Amino acid sequence: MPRIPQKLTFMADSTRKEDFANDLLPHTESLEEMHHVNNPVLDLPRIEKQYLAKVQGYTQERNSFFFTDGRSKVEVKVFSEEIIRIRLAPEGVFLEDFSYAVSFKEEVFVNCEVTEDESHYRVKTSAVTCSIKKDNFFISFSEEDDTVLNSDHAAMHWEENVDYGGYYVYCSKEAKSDEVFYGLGDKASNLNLRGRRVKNWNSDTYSYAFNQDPLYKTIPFYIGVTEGRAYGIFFDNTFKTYFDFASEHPNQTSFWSEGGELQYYYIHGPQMMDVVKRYHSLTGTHYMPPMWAIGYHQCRWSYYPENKVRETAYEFRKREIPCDAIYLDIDYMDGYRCFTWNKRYFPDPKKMIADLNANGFKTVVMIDPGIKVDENYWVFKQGQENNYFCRRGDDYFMEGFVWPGRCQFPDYTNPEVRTWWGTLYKGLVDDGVAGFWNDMNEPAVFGRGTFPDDVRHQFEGHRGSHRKAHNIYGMQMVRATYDGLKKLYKNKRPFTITRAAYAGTQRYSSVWTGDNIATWEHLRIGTLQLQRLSVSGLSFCGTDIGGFTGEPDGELYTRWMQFGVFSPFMRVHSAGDTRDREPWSFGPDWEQICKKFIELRYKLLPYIYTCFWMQHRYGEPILRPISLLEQHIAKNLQREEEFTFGHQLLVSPVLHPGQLNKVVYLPEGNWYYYFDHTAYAGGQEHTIDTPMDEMPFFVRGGSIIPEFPVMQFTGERKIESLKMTFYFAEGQHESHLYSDHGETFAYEQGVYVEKNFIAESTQSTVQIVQGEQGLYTPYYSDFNLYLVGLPFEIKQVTVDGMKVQVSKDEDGLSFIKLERDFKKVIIQ
Ligand code: MIG
Repeated sequence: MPRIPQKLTFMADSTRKEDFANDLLPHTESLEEMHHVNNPVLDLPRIEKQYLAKVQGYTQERNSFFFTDGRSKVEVKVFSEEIIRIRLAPEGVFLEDFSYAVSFKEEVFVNCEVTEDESHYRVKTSAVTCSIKKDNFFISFSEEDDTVLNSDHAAMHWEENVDYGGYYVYCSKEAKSDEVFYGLGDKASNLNLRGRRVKNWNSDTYSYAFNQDPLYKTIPFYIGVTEGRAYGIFFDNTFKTYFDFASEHPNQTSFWSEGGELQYYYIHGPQMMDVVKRYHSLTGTHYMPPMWAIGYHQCRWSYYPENKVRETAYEFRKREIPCDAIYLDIDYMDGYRCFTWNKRYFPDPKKMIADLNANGFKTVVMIDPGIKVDENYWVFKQGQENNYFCRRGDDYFMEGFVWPGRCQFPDYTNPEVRTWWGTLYKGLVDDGVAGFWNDMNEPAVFGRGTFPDDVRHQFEGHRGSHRKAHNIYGMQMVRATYDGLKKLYKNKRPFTITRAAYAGTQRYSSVWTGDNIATWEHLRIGTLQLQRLSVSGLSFCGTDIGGFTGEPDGELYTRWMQFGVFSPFMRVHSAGDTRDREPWSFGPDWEQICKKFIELRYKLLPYIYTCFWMQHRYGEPILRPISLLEQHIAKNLQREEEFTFGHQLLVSPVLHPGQLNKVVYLPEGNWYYYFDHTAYAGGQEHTIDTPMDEMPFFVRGGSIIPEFPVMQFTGERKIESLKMTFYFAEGQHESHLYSDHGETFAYEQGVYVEKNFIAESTQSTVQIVQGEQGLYTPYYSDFNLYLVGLPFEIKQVTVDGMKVQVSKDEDGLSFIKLERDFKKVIIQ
């Protein structure tokens, strides 16, 4: 008997056939073995990954450099000194340059040059060098001093997609052994993503778990930090995308997509803060929210009928717990038909909203994308007549079940549909509704989860299937909402909130983290998600305080409320089948503490509003993980419990029941415990007591923090004298104070005032110099400047050369009255 190889595996292998003589086959024994082999088709060419080959040369058009290996092309485009985009065209033809995410205004001229030596081409700006290795097309990015921050592990590659056309596209990078990874939006994981593989496919994930993935949002942007230097990668691809952070291979980070172009931006640091700011310069920031939108909001599924809404509002005012907004979830609608009222529950919505308004409550209502299939429903009819609803591959309408029953869904990727959608809000706006909540826009469909892949979308004329449009569907819905409202409200600022999002959604909306659970673990997950969203461009974010599903006890609810004060968006919300969730629902003791903390939010509003400005104008994220503040300290790259709100306030929410104290790291500098002004040295950990009615909350030394008196809603009273507190620190420190009309877009025409205060202090003097820009006349006429932590007895204070009096408040704290426009105070 001839020798038959025992293990015949039919993995495609081009050398295999020559290894064995065909006439030796088949053999019964080995045939049996072959039954386990999955239909090897030996004569079809195998579909395999293709890699870029040797670079053969390049051409230049303005700031774009096109490199080729003879067949494929790679574009290296210099957007700014610090942002370089890479695109791959496997067959040498690029797709049309289009992005829903990027709002970057191209600079007219960026200084850059190409050099060439034996082994490399180098595209250089003053900050970054992008090197392309000639023999293998590996791309890397380095700083002026030649430190490589990011480099290819393999040449960019692709694989033909036989089912849909186009390519699966792949990019693999080196992961350095010390490298850590942040970003990617709402992932419910530890901040450092190293060791994880994640997927982006917007999903309705009711009661999600720690590490569950994907969730509601797609933000294909990450930040890598190695040897104390940071860079960012933004993979602008709307298809299902994946990121592997040294999970499959400990020394590789890769990202890939099921379609579209391999197109990514390298964003230079080396400070993480600069990476985030530059990411904002590409994808935009949130506009200034109306002041009321950053107050406390009360929501549940659902407040109805009208009397329940009135009662709830009344309780807030009776108990003197501040509140700015009440939400109406789906039950306000007539049979869940969007843009209608259930007249049985809400017989006179206009009157109800007017009465709420008169008492300082704004009304926010829910709008879903699913439009009920109903010939007698005007929205459905208009959508049908104009062909605005999504269709399947074979031209059937995309129909699916959601709250209203059988629904069709607008194609928000069609600009005409968006314009129409925007006009639909007119009735509700006329009724007095102040804000809109877009839910279920992943999109969510009962049973099947979301649309099938074959649904077609107009995609701004770039046509595509749902594979391409899925991840931007929710973003385009809330964009339509925002743009429509902007017209309807004239010059007033809309308030919008969305569950699904893609990179850049911050230009149109705030976000929340969806259907979390009333557990301590979820409180912790929420602190991670909000820090992560904030460095991913979505600063205006919040969780359902108290947890959406399940029942919190008073302690969990209260601790969550404390975290809520430091969530850029502060709203209590809960599912339909849960018990009451108002701040008083857990008895008077918890109510007292919740009230104290909601009041704290209202005191901090001028500071919070200023943080929103710094976000809007300068692209500074609102919540800042310790890693972002102090990336030069390796240990800090793993910290995730404490974070700052803006530059000057630091908190570390209490995340465990019965916790009596907590170890808190304070960044370098000096800090003051907010509640009693105890001083702490920074750059180290401290054990902080955590009585139920306090939380670890610190102010950075050197700061000047503005505070409002407690009001029951924003704008309840005019403020004459604005309280400012200076917390002593040696050296020079800058603080800001932003104010404007609070309601309109006049700030875009320069009608705002941004003040800056530079404090310079020694052991015996404090000098504060004020500067300002903008055209707005502030609402306050003077400041009461309180002084905390001065290491000397005050002997004399001069303001613009004039001696002034120092007063003491009831706690013995010194304060000085200052004209709004003082130039310089010297305290000695
Ligand atoms: O299928 O509108 O995340 O906040 O209360 C559930 C009802 C639909 C999901 C949202 C939640 C909202 C709920 N919605």
